[in-house]
Amino acid sequence: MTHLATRRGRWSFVRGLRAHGWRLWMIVFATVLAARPTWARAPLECAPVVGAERLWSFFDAARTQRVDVVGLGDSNQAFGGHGWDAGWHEALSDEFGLYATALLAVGENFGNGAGLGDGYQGFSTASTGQFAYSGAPAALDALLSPSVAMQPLNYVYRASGGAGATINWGMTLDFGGPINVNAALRYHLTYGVFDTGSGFFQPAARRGSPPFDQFVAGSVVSTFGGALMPASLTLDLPAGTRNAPVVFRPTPWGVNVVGPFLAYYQRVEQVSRTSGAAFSTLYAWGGQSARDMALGVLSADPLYVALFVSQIRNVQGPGGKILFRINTGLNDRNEALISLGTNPTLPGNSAAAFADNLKAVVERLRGAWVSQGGASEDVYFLITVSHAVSEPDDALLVAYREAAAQVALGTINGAAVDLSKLASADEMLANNWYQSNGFDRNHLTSSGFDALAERELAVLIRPCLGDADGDERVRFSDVTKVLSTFGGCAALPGRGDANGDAVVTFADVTAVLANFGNECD
Ligand SMILES: [Ca+2]
Ligand SMILES: [Ca+2]
Repeated sequence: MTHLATRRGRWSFVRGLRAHGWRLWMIVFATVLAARPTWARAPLECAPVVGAERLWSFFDAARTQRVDVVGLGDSNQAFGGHGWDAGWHEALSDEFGLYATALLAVGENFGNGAGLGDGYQGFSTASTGQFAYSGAPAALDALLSPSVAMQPLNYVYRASGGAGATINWGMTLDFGGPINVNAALRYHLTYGVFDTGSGFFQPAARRGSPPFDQFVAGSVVSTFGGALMPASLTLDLPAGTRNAPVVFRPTPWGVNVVGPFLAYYQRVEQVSRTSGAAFSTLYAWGGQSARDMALGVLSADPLYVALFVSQIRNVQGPGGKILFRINTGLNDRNEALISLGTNPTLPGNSAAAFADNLKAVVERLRGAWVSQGGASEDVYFLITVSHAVSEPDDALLVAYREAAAQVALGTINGAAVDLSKLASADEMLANNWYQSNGFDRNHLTSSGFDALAERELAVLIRPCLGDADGDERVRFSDVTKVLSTFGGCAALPGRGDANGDAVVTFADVTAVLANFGNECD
């Protein structure tokens, strides 16, 4: 799918007319007569997205350069090891290709893993007891502190002495995943530098299946640097026929890490991909509201989110763009506390409080991007209130969706998607997109997350003007499609809308004719 309309020339319109001319004009005439009562339909009642056109430059850029989407959400962000995190991975991979893995916190969920990533994963070490997940010197702890309300991000830490040769953390790229294991790969590790001690480690890569041979080992890295601060390194793995999982670790197999040692983030970049997207999760905490999310980003040391953003920027390169996707709502219905933005509001579960919390999150994230040298026009925001849970939907969720739309409209580069218009509760139920055969409507199945993420992306990218049936071409079949769906809602591409306003009206006939013969690619 996709979307820059390219004009193939007027000849095709002329030929189209020659081939179908009388039929086209008959249809136009008939449509005009049939359409009259629905001309006045307000377009926004069907539209699943507000401000989509503000994100077009972001998604257009993914076709020519590297861009990053960063998700913040509740339990649905990484639910069951999939969640929005996996759904968005898949949607972005299908549409643009992935240029890198997520920026993964090394000690994810206190060493227990959180299931972030799709087709690759970090693995942590809680079971071995070789590392701690808190207790680092304050200046280092502040950069990814487990004591602030941000989850599931954690560091791994070792105060002093050697962690054994059976160190069990690093990350694995699956063979057949979205990152090509045979391509030239670059491992990025963000670690801590200490003002004392004589710690060291040596990053390495090996095959993730028998015979587990080592592909490459980097230089030994000292963790002493005279001051407490973060640093980052890279390890290059040249292209080669591996056809097996690839594992990156802090040491070669059988070699110790010696503390003091601390690791924040890891990531693998596919070096030859100069365009495409990547998806990382910054916040994924079950049972939490927009207020909790705001408390997390506001209470964290300013350097906390800044380090995350700087490590994203390091890999995407200069001129990069970032889109923060915020998904919340279900738990806001039970929020009792006053909102944390510039307009503190009670009750905490009101739409006004919800909006105030969203604004606080947005402004803090924008500040972090700009503080790390990002251009303010290159940071984008997408607010999606939680999916539909009933039909008609929960009144508070409906109110939050309206609030989210207003916040998005008041935010530079802001857009809001209404997930209930992309899939009703009835459709979700029929498609088995709720957990537990619909008994748990607060969480989705893996296919539910995948399907909704794909639909969400489809309504955010630049539409193929004139294409009513979704085949990326503007042909006679589009006139037929407009006619057969006339007067209805068409929230998704390919369902009759040819001009991107989510309703099928006479304007769509005009759009088909005006773009006749075009193809999008
Ligand atoms: Ca078409
Ligand atoms: Ca339309």
